Amino acid sequence: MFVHTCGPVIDNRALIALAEDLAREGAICVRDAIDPEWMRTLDDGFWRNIDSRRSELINIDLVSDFVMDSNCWMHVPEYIQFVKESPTASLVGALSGANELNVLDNDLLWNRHPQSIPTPWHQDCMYYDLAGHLYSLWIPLDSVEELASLVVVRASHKWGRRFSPADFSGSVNDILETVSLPQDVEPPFNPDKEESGVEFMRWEMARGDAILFDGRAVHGRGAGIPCGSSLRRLTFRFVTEDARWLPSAYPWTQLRMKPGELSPGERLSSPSFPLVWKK
Ligand SMILES: O=C(O)CCC(=O)C(=O)O
Repeated sequence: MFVHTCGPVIDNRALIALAEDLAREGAICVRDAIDPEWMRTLDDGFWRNIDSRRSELINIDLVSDFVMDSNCWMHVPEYIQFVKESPTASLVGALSGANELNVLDNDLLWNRHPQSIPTPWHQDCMYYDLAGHLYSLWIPLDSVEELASLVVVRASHKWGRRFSPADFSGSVNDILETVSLPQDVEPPFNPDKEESGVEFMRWEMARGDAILFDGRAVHGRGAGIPCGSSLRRLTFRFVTEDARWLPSAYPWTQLRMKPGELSPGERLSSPSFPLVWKK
C-alpha cells in the first residue's frame, strides 16, 4: 500500500516522490493535502450545495440514503473559491506533471446512513468526450475507515483498456442498454474475471487527506461497509493542457459534459472549463 505523509506545504523532494508514485500506481493518498481552513470552506460549500440544489440532487437509494450531485461547482461560491484560490490546483498541477490545469467538473456524494452502498467499478475518463489527461481529486469531508475508502486498482491506468461506464443513478444504464458498445470498450470491470489477478489500493484517511488519481484508473468503493454515521465527499476533476473536446459516438457522455462554446478538437479551456493553474 502506498500511503504518503506530507504537510500542507510539501517540500520538493516529497513532491517528486509523490508524482512518481502517481505516474507508476495511478493513484496516491496525499496526507494533509488541504488545510483545516479550506476544509471548513468545503464544509460550508457542501451544506450550501445540499440546501440550494435540492431539486437537482439525485437520491439514489432511500434505504441507505445516498445523495449525489454532479457538475455543481459553478453554483456554489465556496467551491469556486476553493478551485480558484486554494493551493489545491497547484498541488494537483505539480503532482500530475502538467503545465496548465483547467477545471472539468465535480461531484458531491453523501452516504447519510452508516450502511454504505457500493460505488461500481469505473474509469472517470469514460464519462467524457475528451482526448488528453484527466485527474480526479477525491476529498472526504469526514474521516474514512480503510474499508470505506475509495479503492483503486493498482496501475490500471497503464492497461490501455477501456471499460463501459458503470451506472451511479440509473440514467446511464438505460442508455447503455440501447447502444452497442464500440469494439474496443469492454463490459464494466469485474475483478473476478481478471485472469492475472489485480491489486487494490485503499487508505484510512483523516480529514484533510485526499486521493489523487489518473482518470484512466479503475476505481470503486466497497459494499455494506459501516463507515460511521455519515460519509460526505467531494470529487474535483481537472484536465491538463493537452485536453481537447472530441465528440464521440457514446451517447452517455452527453449526460455529464456540456461543451458549451467549444468546437470539436478545441482545447478544453473556456468559461465552462476555466484555467486555474499555470506552471
Ligand atoms: O465516493 C465514491 O463512492 C466514489 C467516487 C468516485 O468514484 C469518483 O468521484 O470518481
